[in-house]
Amino acid sequence: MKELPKEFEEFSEARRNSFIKVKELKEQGENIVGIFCTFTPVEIIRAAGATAVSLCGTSNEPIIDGEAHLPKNLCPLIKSSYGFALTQKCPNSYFSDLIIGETTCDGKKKMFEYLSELKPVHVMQLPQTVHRDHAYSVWKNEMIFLKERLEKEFNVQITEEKLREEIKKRNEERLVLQEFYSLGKLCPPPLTGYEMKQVLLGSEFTLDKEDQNKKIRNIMDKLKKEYEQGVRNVSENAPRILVTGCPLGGTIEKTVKTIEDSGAVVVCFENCAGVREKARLVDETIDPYDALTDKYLNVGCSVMSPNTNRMEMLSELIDEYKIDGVIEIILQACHTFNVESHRVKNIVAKDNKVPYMRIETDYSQTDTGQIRTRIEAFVEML
Ligand code: BJ8
Repeated sequence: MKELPKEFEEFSEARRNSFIKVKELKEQGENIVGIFCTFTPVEIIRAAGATAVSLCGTSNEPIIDGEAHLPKNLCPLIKSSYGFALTQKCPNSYFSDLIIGETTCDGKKKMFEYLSELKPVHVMQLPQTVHRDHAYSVWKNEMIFLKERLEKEFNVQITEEKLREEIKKRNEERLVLQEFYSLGKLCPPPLTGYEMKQVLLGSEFTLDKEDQNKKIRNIMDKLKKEYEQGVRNVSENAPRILVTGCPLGGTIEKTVKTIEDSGAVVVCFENCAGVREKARLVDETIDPYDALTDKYLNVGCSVMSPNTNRMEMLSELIDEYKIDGVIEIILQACHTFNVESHRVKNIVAKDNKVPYMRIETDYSQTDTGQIRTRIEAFVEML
């Protein structure tokens, strides 16, 4: 087995490291803004001179605390995020001066009502379709409303020049990550999906983005060089899997790790830390608020109805990454992804003639054995 570039370790530690960094930034008087979702226009937060930190709950531990106020049969991501805020166990949440939420799924938007009793929260009212002109106007107004809230909250002015600068920087970040996850197109890929996911998830918690770009470039250079020298870290015969569905952070061991322990390799992640958000850049040539509106309205999340962007992207990815099988991971009680899975199955299995499997799970360990058995049977069949 190869020796991994040392930067891999830093990415897998990124969440923990971000806690220390956020504390330092706070002590230096920086403004911290907590974010949950891919729909958040991070560029506006950064243009306000604030630091955006990820708050998504990926741990099972605070779920029991979250359940003090939230129903048991709710999505684990929502219970975990809320449990962290309630118990003040997550430094990123604790140090946030303001938290940005969006009206995405029902569970999240109702949770934000309780969260606002604990912390200052600004909820963006997200339209649930891209197919109406007024959805565009509503979302653009929400962009401007967020700008005004940040200006008031932090007593700053967000200039067009600064916003354009942040849009450019974030696009650069996306381009580096695009190049990185595109390594999965190689047959066999130069790294496992588990390793790739550590970097993609870690990048959500990395605060110094220039340093992040540099480290990912180093990883890519090393992997490409070794690959050209004939080093192969993954078997050429490993079936190539695309993983889609809900955010994976809290289930990575029992999903991605198990898929790869069963002899397959995950080469593409069609979800929020993966391709879904990064595939599309923000247009740098038009009005920045129009550009951000267009970009973020088109995120192919299942809260959109209909979610045409995701369906089109799935078919393209199956071709581009030469996919042998698709595994969809649904978090317990995520109704939008769960209902949408029937359409996903049809697109994958009927239109693209690729085997499809759907797994519904939470952050607990109770179904680990059952999931392993199902994944092993699926991979065996490929
Ligand atoms: S853009 S996927 S990050 S909403 S919380 S919808 S899993 S029931 S996280 Fe998400 Fe933004 Fe969409 Fe991405 Fe389901 Fe749970 Fe809701 Fe969830």
